[in-house]
Amino acid sequence: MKLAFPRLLGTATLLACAPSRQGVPSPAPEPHPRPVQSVIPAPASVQFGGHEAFVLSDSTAVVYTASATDDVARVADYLAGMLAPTVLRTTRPLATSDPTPRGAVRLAIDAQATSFGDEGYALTVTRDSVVLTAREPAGLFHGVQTIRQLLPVSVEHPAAMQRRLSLPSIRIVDTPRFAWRGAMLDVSRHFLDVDDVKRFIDGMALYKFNRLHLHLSDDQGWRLEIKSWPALAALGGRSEVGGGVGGSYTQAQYSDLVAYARDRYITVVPEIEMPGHSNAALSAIPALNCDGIATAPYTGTNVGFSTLCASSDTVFSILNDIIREVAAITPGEFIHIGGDEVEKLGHAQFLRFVERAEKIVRANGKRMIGWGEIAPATLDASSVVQHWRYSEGKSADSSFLHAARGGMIIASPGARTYLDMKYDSTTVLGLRWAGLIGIRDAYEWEPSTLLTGVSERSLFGVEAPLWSETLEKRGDFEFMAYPRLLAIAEIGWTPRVQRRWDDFRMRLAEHGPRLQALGVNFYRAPEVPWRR
Ligand code: TNX
Repeated sequence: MKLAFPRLLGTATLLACAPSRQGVPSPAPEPHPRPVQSVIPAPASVQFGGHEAFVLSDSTAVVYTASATDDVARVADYLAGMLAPTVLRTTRPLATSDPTPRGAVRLAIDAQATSFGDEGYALTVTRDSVVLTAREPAGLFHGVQTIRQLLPVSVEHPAAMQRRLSLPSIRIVDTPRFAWRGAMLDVSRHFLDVDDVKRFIDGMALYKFNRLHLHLSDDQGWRLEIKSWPALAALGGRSEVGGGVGGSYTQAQYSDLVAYARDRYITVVPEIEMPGHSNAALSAIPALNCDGIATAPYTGTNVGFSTLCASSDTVFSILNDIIREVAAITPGEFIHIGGDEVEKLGHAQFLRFVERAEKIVRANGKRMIGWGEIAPATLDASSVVQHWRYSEGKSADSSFLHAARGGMIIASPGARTYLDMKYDSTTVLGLRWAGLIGIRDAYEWEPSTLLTGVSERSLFGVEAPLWSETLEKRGDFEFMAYPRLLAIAEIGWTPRVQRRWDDFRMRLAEHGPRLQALGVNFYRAPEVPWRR
């Protein structure tokens, strides 16, 4: 296909300019010019040809190539559902060799297009058609999110009357920088029910995240049914920070969440904390304690005071039961074992514990992830270390040890990615031990130069943890996550050279009405000129 686009833009820094006619003084520039496209995360390459090229209507057909898999049909259905009722909610298969019908939106797999990787895509919008191509269905799904963001905000209001859905003339070729683009929900300190977690997954999908890390156990609550040790959820799941009623997921509910996330190309990564942050388990199963006596439930916010008994083989056999069950209902490759802030074991004892935990995870067919503190243990290179202990100017964990043995690191520096830190000194919710984190702080940092000894090659990607000591309900979680989550999305996806705070800020402004349409309780950071 021949494309007649006026310019190739290596970056997404594309602000609309007031047209200047010769001889006529051009009007003063708008203080906040509207970007011609406001996709977040910014795509790797964009050629923009003009607004309102392709108008969707009830004669628009969503088609996909017939040789493609069921997954492609599913993404096509998802897209048709998103465009309904403006577009008829039906999809139609085509043969690979069939030309794209006029007025169609076409989804196609190109198995040869290796440059797309597992998640990249190309999108071409002209007056006549919309063509989205990827090597894998995940790429099509991410491309659909780009289409969604290129559409007016009314796409988020299917019941709106007389909405006009149109796309600009555009050519985007896009692939993510990092394979790991994660967010973490702490459902232990305060429990979120299945529907709330699904809403969070929906938001992650819109911004092309691909990992949901669920922090399922801590001192204050155990949140997943374990059939061989039912007391964990039955007793350990009954409270949360401040008392409350707590809650836990049955295995069926967890599987439903995993499937919901998978349909959005997001892998669930379950975390079972050990040996510290474990009081909920210690209160439910006496045998996990060295003295064989169950502890009292804990509903405060201190850390570091609990540990599973490290010298007991029974403990490891119970852990094996737990990991076996979690592995069986987790199709993803990874299980997170926590490992942070253990103050009640000697260092050597702690490291031996982590090494035994790794053996259990591996014996159950999974790769282990743990927080930064685990790096000095003798680990397999297939395990992953999640760096977190970072405050500006001093990095205090040993992730580099794991990078040196060829292992991968996930960057979650506290001072940049901790979504539970206050935005500024007036923020009511949140903590501040890692600092105040404004939108610019969350956006303007570079993972590949963050840690000495951890270069791009050793970086799996980035993840933003949302700890919930101070967050009680969905609206609280959202207020802390949005919009900083979008900054982390862009760090995970967009090529480094294309990230510019000024450009991001302007694009972010356009997401206000969209987040509002979606009912997301986001923080209207004063440094962003939000659109109404
Ligand atoms: C540190 S980050 C913790 C969590 C807390 C969080 C609060 C990490 C591995 N441990 O247990 O919830 O700070 O910001």
